[in-house]
Amino acid sequence: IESGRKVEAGEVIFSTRRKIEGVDSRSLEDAVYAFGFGPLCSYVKPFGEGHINETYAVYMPDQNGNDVPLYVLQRINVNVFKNPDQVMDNIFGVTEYLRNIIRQEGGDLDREALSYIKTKSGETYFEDDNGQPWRCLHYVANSICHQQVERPEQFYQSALSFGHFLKQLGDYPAESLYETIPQFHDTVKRLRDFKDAQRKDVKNRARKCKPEIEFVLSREDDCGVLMKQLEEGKLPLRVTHNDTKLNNILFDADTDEGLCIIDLDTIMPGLAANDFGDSIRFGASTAEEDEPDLDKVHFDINLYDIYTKGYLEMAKDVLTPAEIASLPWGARLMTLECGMRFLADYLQGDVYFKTAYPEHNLVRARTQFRLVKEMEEQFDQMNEILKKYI
Ligand code: GN1
Ligand code: MG
Repeated sequence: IESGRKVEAGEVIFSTRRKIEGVDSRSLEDAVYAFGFGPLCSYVKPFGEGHINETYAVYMPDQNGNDVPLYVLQRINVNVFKNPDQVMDNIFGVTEYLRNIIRQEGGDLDREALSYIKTKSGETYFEDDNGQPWRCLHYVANSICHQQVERPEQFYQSALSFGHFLKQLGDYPAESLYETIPQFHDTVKRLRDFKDAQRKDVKNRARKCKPEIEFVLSREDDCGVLMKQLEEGKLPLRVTHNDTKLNNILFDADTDEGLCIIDLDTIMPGLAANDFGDSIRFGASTAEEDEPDLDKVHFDINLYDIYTKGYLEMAKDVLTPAEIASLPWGARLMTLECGMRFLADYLQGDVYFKTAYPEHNLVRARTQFRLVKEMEEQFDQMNEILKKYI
């Protein structure tokens, strides 16, 4: 963790019962105490697959003395989120708002929205001795997370969940939200940042990814398609999630129904097309985001069809005709933008996304560009499919 030996995923790294050799988990232990668990906690394990924050599950004994995960502790990445207090203000505001709706509708408060807890001293997060922020939320019991669509029904469920989320937050006061990452999905700005990274080429890696750089540069005009419509007032800003990957939803472990949207760090005013598009980028692929064998990576138009159906079933009434028409572009642009971000990070020496090996970001960029290319080839069909569900 902070120092000491590298910890394997799933391995216990902090335990109130035994000392773990070679692992310096002091900040984690301090966080466990700051949220009031102290000796109640049996142990803590790394948890989840996020690329940004450090996430741990906190285990405690149940009535039968079996250790079960009850809380999730997360160290917020301050390199990415410069103002953790603003991130947490957004999250507390949105989760309380969602919980009120669920309460009124008689839903399951423990499982349909996240619930964050404050520190013993009433703060929304704990700052450790190194100045790193930690936050804590309840673990959602009997839930699972999918890294890839295993059955099409799961993707349909995720479309319902994200469509529902957009609707639920339809009247949320957008002006009260902080912009936690400025211009997060401003694809034109992302392209500028990309070109900057390419020009500086601080790691001398540009020579290793010439075709990928060319792929981005030849799509300069595409980057502005949605931003232009926003500037011209043709597309409205809504409260959006901005990171709508399949693995940012919890599913019910028994029924596999969409249960709860997670990863709320980037809730900000944004375009509906981007939320729709990011789901397609991640979920309508036949392979994982970092599949090294490109022969396995394809855009699955049937999955696109299924997601479009579910999303519009939920959100059709609240979206304007121009917004609905913009959805296929959202898929293309979120995929291009994400690939651009991976490639820029590769060129900058992997300073943003967590990586497991030196070419990891390049491998990720390649899968995204493969998907973009196939979406471009099938763009007419994507638009035809959309029409079926209007
Ligand atoms: C990051 O944290 P995670 O893994 O849910 C990133 C998204 C990218 C995604 C790519 C704050 O999301 O924007 O689309 O990786 N989040 C941030 O997998 O940059
Ligand atoms: Mg996530």
